[in-house]
Amino acid sequence: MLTVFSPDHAQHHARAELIDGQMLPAVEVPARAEQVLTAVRAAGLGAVVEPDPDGPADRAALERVHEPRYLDFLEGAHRQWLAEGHDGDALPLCWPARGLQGPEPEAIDGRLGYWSFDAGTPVTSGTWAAATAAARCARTAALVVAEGVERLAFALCRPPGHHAYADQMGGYCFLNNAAVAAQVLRDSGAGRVVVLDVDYHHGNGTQGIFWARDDVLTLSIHADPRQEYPYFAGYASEVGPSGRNRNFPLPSGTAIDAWAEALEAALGEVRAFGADALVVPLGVDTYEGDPISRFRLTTSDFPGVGAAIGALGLPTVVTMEGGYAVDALGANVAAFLTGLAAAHVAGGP
Ligand code: SS9
Ligand code: ZN
Repeated sequence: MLTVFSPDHAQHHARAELIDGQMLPAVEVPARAEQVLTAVRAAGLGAVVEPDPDGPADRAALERVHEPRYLDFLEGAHRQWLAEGHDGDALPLCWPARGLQGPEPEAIDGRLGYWSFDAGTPVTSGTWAAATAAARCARTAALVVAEGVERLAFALCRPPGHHAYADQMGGYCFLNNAAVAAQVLRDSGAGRVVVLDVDYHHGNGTQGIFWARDDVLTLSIHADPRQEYPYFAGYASEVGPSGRNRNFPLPSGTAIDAWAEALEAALGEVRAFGADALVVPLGVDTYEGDPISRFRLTTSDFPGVGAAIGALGLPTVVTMEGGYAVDALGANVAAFLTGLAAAHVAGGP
C-alpha cells in the first residue's frame, strides 16, 4: 500500500472552536496527521510519498466536485477577513436558514455564512494551502490506483473532507477529498465507484455531491443524526433519486457487534452494485476513547473492520477523515490499514 502525505497540512491550525457555548481549543489539530504518519511508518505499511506538485489538473479535479465560486471564496476568505479589520481565525455567524435567502453578500461575515453550514469550521490564513494539499493527496492516491500501480492507497488527508459539499464547508472540512478521489477513479475508467464512509459522523457532504448520480454509490455508517452531528442529514430514508445512497444510522453506545452488522449490510450493497473501485473515508472517531463521539469500537476491532473491506478485493483509496483521541489515533488507523492490506492480498483477484 502506498501512503500519500503532505507536510502542508500543518498550515491549517485553528486556534479555537465553538464547543459547549465557549471557544475552546480545537480538536482537529496538526498533531493528528503527524501521529498517523508515525504509526503508518512504524507499521511498515509501505512507502510514503508526497502528492504530485500543484498544477492546473488540481484545480480541474476540484471543479469536478466543487462549485468554482465556492473555491474562489475559500481561496480568498481569510484575506478578506483581515482586509475588513478582523484578526485571528474566520468563523461564520449567520446562515440562510429557513425563511432567509438572497444573493451572495459582499461582507465577509455574510459570505462565510453563505458558503458554510456550521460554526465549527474555522478558516485560517493557511487553510487554503492545507486543504488543497489534502485534496492533492487524494488525487495522487486515486491516480496511482486508477493506473494500476497500486491496488491500495492511503491518502493521509488533513484537514478532513467528508462533510464538505460542492459549495459548503462544515465539520472541519473544506474540500471533499473522498469525492475528489471517487471522481478521479471515474474519470480514469472505473465505470462504477462506491464510497463507503466509516467515520462516526454521517458523510453528508459526499452524499450531497453524488446525490443525483447513478455511477457513484454512497454508503455511510454513522451515529444516528437524531442524536448526533450533522443532525440534518444521515437518515435511513435518504436513498437518493436513483437509489444510489444508503445510510446506516446507529445509536449512541454502539460497539463492534452491531457496527459490524451494519458493515455487512453495506458490503452487500457494494457487491450488488458491481463496483469497479472503492473509496473509504476512514474516521476512527468510532473508537471508545474518542472525546467527541459515543461509539465503543476498540483498537483491536479495527483490523477486522479493515479486513472485511479488504476482502472485497477492489482497487481501493482510503482517505483520512475524523478521529480525535490523538494518542490512540495512529494505532487505530494502522490497525485498520493492516487488516485491510492483509485481507486484500489474501482475497483480491
Ligand atoms: C461538537 C460539535 C461537533 C463537528 C464534528 C465534526 C467531525 C468531523 N461539540 N463538531 S469527522
Ligand atoms: Zn467524524
